[in-house]
Amino acid sequence: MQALTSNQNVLKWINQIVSLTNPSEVMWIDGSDEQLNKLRNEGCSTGELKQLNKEKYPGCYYHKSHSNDVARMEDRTFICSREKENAGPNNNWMSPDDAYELGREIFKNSMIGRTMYVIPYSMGPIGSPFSKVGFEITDSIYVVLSMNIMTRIGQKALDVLGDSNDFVRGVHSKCTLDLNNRYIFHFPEDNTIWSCNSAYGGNVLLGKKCFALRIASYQGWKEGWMAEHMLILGIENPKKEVKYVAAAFPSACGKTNLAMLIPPEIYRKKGYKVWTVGDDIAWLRIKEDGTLWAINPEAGFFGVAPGTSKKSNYNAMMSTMKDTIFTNVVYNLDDDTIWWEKFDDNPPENGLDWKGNPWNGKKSQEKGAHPNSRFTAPARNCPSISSEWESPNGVPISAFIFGGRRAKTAPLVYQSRNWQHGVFVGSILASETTAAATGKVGVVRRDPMAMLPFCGYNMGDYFAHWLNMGKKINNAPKIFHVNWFRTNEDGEFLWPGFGENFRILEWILRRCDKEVDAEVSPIGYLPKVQDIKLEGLNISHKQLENLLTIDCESWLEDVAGIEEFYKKFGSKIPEELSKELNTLKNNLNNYLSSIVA
Ligand code: GTP
Ligand code: SPV
Ligand code: MN
Repeated sequence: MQALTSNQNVLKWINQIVSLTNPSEVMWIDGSDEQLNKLRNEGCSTGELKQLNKEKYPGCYYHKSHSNDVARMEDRTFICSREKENAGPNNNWMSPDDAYELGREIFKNSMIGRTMYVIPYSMGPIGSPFSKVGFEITDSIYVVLSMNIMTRIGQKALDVLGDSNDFVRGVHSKCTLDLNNRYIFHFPEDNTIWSCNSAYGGNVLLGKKCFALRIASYQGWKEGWMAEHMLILGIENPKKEVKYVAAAFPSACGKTNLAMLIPPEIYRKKGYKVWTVGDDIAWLRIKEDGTLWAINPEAGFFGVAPGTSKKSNYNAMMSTMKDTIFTNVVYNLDDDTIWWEKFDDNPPENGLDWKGNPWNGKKSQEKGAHPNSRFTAPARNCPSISSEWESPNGVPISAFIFGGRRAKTAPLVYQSRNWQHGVFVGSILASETTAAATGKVGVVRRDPMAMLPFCGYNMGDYFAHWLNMGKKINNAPKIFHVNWFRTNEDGEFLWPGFGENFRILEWILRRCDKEVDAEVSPIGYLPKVQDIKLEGLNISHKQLENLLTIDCESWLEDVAGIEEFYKKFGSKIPEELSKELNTLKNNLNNYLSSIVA
């Protein structure tokens, strides 16, 4: 097939990969409906895809990945910088020479008898000064169709690239799905990603975590901008003014839900609205006037399915009603639809579970959908999508929010004292692990800025970059921390979460506008109990007080954990953050002795 570009940098690189992988055919993805429809049909004919009920789910497909290939594999993910120190203790490292050599061995002839698809794509709206072009070479139709939803693919990306050499070179092959030879290699200094022996999610949709976070965070460090694991949302007040906030929570900790939330009735009646700009990744730049603006580099949502329902996230459910791919959910054989845990109260009796085995949801004790099963849905489907979501200029950011899953320790919300302290608060983010990555679930780990698995360079340098950016931003966003996941002795959530989180967003905006005072505490500013509106909620002031308490003993345990974490980075930890850690420790000790006295 004829190449779609005459860019010699691109053609030379593609020829190299063709010689290495030896496909039977090369197909350039132009992004046309005609071509994509052909691929959908081919995917259905091989069983890779199943078309869902055309009346209930027009344009939607079901896909199942291999049962050992259902989540990101962090232990198989490498940053291959020339110097080991530049990957940092936050990453697995392999030398570029070793990684390229191993990669070449695995990719050698891996596409024999297969078609190689060449996908040109743009992260960010076409032509926006924020945007960047990448290519993904892949032997998976599922990847092509998913990239079509998640990014802007085809000729338009080639047009903006022109003859430039500034593009990310992504190579993916399913190979044999051999777990022992599964690798996701990143070469930040070469703008290159190599992924082999996986066919699911963040391991293979190379525009997402691999490019838009690991490679882009490195680029941002070098070029003076930021790539963050953040949702972006707009809050419209009754005066129709919209303020934007960006929030970083670790994987499967509530970004998609917060990005699409529907405010409680008392707020809706007054005219408050929430607009979705992005649900997972933000690219942020400082404009000439010094203010900070953000775009969502993606074009779709790769969202966690279980737990998503019309009740918990109506906008996400509506986003999946057409042109969506569902992976590793329950397949309902009776009407060719899908289901997952908490979808509704009516699980199929005649279904297939995520492993493809017969499954009766009315009888089975086992879960039908994999906990990391997902929907891949176009952002344009979302009823709450912001009118600004494709604005080439992005949206101005008023506040940053960090958050994690903490059964104890972290209060419902608190505010940092200033930018430096806010960076510290982000750096000490900790959260219980989830099914989004393989490994144990529910273990507390330190996950600074929710970027531990996604920072493409030494996290000590990343912290310094945050501090430097703060010095350059005029009117820097205020920085907050939230925790929707505090539990009682029985392990039940103390806070209703989801739409009710709007009450906390409102307090955050009022703090940004200096409309409300706060309590000084050892960890930062806490809301005064009367300033969080509880109207229409079945929660007493006493319960809210509980959600806002600071248990100094458990905080001091955290301090010990932070000290240990910081130690791994040695002299790379900026002095400002070590100072903040000392201040936190002193504050907690002083507070403890004042209570005792
Ligand atoms: P990634 O796509 O992996 O980055 O995840 P995410 O951060 O977008 O998380 P998502 O919004 O998909 O939520 C993950 C899980 O947390 C789902 O099962 C949600 O139902 C649940 N969840 C989200 N928000 C809340 C909340 O406010 N309270 C409680 N209790 N659960 C929540
Ligand atoms: C995450 O794990 O944070 C995700 C899903 O958003 S994946 O694309 O697999 O990384
Ligand atoms: Mn994510």
